[in-house]
Amino acid sequence: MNVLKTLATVITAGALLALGGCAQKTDKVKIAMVVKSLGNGFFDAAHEGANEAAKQLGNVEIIFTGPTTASAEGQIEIVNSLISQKVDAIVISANDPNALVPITKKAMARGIKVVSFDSGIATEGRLMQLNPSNAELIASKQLEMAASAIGGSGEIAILSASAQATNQNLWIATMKKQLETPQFANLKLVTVAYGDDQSDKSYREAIGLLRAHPNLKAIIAPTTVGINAAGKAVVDEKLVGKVFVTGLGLPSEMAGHVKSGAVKEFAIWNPIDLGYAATYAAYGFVKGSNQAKAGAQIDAGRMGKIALDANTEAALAPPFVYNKDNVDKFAKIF
Ligand code: RAM
Repeated sequence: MNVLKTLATVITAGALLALGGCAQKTDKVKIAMVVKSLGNGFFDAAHEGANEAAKQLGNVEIIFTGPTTASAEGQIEIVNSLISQKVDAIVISANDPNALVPITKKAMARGIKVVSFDSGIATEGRLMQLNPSNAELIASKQLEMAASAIGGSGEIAILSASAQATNQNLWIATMKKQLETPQFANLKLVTVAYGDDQSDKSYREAIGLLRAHPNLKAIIAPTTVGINAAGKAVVDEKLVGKVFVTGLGLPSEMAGHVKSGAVKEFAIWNPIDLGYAATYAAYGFVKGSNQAKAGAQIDAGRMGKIALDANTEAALAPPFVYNKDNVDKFAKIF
C-alpha cells in the first residue's frame, strides 16, 4: 500500500512537473533586442528599458545581442540564428535600412514579430519603426547648439556613426536641408566623417577633421560614441575654446567634456524609455493586440499610447538639452 502510494505521488509529481514545464515553454515570450553593436552605453541603457518592460509584463525573456562592430552583415547572422532559436519577437536598431530586409522578412514569414527602433528598417522589413523623436527637431536642435556655441557663423563638420546607419543618415540629410535656410545661412558644412560608432576610429576621424580644417569652429556628432571621441580629440589637440563639440550624447559620458569646456551643450532623449517602449510594443504584436497600420494606437506601457503614421512609424519625446547646469544630475541615470 505504502509503495503504491509513494508511486502514485511520484507519478503525480512527475505529471505536474511535465505540465508545468510545458506551460512555461509556451507562455514565456522571448524578445530579442538586436543593437547596432555591443559595448555602446546608449544600447546598454536601452537594454535596461527592455528589462524594465519585461519585468512589468511578467512573462518575458529578453535576449540582448548585437555584433561587435556596427555592420549589417553581423546583424543578418544574428537574426538568422534568432530565427532558428524561434524567438517570438525581434526589436532591432538597424545598421542599414535595406540590407536587413530579406532576413527580417524571413523572420516575419516564420511568425516572428519584428519592430525596428532607434535606427529603422525599410517599411517592408518590419511591423513598425519607433523613432526617439522627430527628425526635424533632432536636426535643428543640433544646428542651433552649434550655431550658438560659435556665435552663429563659421565652418562646421559632422562626425557620424557608420555610413549606412538609417538614423544618422536621416538626421544628416535633414541638417543639410536646414543649412540652406536663412536661419543657418552662415554655417558652412565642410565635410562629413564616419567613425562607425567605434571609439578609436571616431577619435582618429575627429583628429583628422581638426587637422585638415584649421578654420573649423564646431564638430556636430549625432552619435553618442562620436561626440565622446570628438570631445577628447579637441582637448588632446589643445583646441578647447577654439573648436566646440556638440550633437547627441549621454550625460554619463559627457559630463567631463562639459567641464573641460570642449562641449557647451548637447542633446539626447531618454534611451531607457526608448528600449522600454520598443519592447512593450513588440510584446503587443506577439499577443495580437497591436496592429501594424497607419493610425493604429500602440500600447507603450508607462509611456502611454503611441500612434503610427502613414509609414507605420511613431516618435517619442523631443530631444532634451544638457549643459553644465544639469549634466551631473542626469549623468546618474544614463
Ligand atoms: C549612438 C547610436 C544610436 C544613436 C545614438 C544617438 O549610440 O548610433 O543609434 O541613436 O548614438
